[in-house]
Amino acid sequence: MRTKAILITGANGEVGHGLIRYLAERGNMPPVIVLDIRGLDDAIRPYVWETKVGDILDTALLDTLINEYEIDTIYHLAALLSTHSEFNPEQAHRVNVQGTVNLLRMAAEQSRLRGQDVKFMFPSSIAIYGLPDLETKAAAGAVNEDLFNAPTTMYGCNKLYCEHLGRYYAFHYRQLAVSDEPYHVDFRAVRFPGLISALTMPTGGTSDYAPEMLHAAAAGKPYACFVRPDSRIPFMAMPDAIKALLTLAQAPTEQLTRRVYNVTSFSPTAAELRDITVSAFSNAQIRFEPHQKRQAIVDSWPADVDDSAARADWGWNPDYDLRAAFDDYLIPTIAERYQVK
Ligand code: AKB
Repeated sequence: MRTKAILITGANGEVGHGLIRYLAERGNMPPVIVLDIRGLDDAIRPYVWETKVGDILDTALLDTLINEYEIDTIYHLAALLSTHSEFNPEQAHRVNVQGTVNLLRMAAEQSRLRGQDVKFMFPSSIAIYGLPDLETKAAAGAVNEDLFNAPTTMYGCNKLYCEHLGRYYAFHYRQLAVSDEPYHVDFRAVRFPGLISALTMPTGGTSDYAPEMLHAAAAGKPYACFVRPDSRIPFMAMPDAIKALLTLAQAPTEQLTRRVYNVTSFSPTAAELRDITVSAFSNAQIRFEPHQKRQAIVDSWPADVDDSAARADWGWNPDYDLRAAFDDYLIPTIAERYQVK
């Protein structure tokens, strides 16, 4: 008998840390196995059943996983983020797209073997949007899922294509195969805004200026923000990102009118993030030194997204608005982490 398990890829990333902690605290869950290109961080290792150190491009490794475990849910979090991907776009394509294809194929094979659905949870991103200029961005306001799907980064292209791949594997996979093999990939995706965690620092994202600013202030270090003060994109506190993933994962299929959903919480300008950070850490040293090319990426992302479909279909509702995110989650947790009095 194979052990029933949940598989998390990219477990060492920010969302992985938050998800593993939450699943452990909630308890009564199938064992969690993780697959990451490097060993699991000490902080979360106690919470997982087994750590597989390996590459999502290693299909032989993925095949051993479904021989060893009966995987019923996959949280595919492994990815190279937007800034990192611009320095090696072809490597980003391999990891972000071929890696996702490998996991989707594995999910399809697992679903055939077990004769039941395999849930495939996929973190997409506001990076799939591409607003052509600031005037259009200002006029567009909160953008719904079907508008401005014209990404300007390799990461955004990867995420948009993987949304389509997820639907293909869920509804059309091997549709012309002679044998009528039953595949049951239950693909579901949320388009995350910028995420802000109190416990971890992001690596290689273009929305990273928000967490970087906050963590630098708490650590008493100066910070040069790489976007203009007026730059506005949607953000979310990490606990709400975990809540969105898990709520969508548990939503009855018949409630879903789509498989890719916007979710968001608040859309501050960089200046508003500076102000709320300085109000919490009075010795914060934050200046603005816009990086023209990273600024152009942020300017192409929407100022806000319309998450009414998620609210209507599966009851999405964030716990933290901007004030609560800072007062109830970020400041107390970060102050403790950096021993700020
Ligand atoms: C990034 O900045 O690349 C990510 C994202 C917005 O998906 N944080």
